[in-house]
Amino acid sequence: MLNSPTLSDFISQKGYLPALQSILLDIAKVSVQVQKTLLDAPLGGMLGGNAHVNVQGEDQQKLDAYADELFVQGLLQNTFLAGIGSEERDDLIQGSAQGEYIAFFDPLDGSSNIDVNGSLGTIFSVMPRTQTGTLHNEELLQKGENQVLAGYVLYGAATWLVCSFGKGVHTFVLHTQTDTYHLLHEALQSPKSGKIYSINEGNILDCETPVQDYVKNCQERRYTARYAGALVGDFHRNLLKGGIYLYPATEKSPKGKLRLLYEAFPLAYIAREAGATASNGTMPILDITATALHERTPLFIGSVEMMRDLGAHCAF
Ligand code: AFP
Repeated sequence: MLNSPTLSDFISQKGYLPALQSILLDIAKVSVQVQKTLLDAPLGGMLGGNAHVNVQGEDQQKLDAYADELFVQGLLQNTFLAGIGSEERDDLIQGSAQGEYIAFFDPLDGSSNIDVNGSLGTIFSVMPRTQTGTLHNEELLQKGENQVLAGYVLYGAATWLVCSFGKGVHTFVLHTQTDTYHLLHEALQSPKSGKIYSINEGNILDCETPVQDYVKNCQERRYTARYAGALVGDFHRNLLKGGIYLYPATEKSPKGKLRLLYEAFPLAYIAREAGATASNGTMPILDITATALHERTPLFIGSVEMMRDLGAHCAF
């Protein structure tokens, strides 16, 4: 497998835009630092909270803040980036005024898994700028389909980087002795259907009736329920095996819980490029125009036939 191309060689051979190659390589580099930090975190006193509540109103974990710092510092050096938006920061961070792109991050997805050694992830999205000079907030108010690069890193038993430049989805696995990612799948296609559904069923009584009906239907069909409590892990499994992930609006989170710009958009982009699909229940995720950095959305994402079935139950 080590004979397969490195991330760097592969994207260079593909001829993607040099600026985007550079941004992805910087993301990959930081993800290796994050992976090492995660490995040593339990013995390094890095578990638990840091007594800070982030802009989302969530208790920030030490590793949330640390991963955020690594990505922000690592990416701010990239002069192709005019700015960075992160789940852990209130506002956009200014980068190079000459930069032509904006990057959005969930630096460490699945925070509740940190202290129990569950799977974690990083999600990223890159959008082109709409103006020049100093980055303006209104530049983030773009449609998901404007993304030019998106993906995620899954820190599981092995570390995978999954990405798309808008021409198929490629997966890479980290070789820990050399700290290099190597190609595993080129132009990955997700199964058209599957038998896995992923939803926090503890919320089911607070979901709208059509969502309850769909989940009941999954149970009647004897589908398999799988929910890791970390979006990256759940999405990745379903992408590879065929399945559907649902995080609808609930009474507690009437606008949904997941974030549009740095969770739903990038995963919807990966889904589309792998032959799967994503909706907020009313419209395709990639057709939505963002209205704020930390905007939330309901998210339904997965295999096309399961999404079609969900549509039949939910009338969307
Ligand atoms: P963060 O760790 O980045 O805040 O994200 C956690 C998350 O938004 C997503 O990864 C999970 O799918 C979801 O929360 C799990 O939420 P519930 O605990 O409400 O099911």
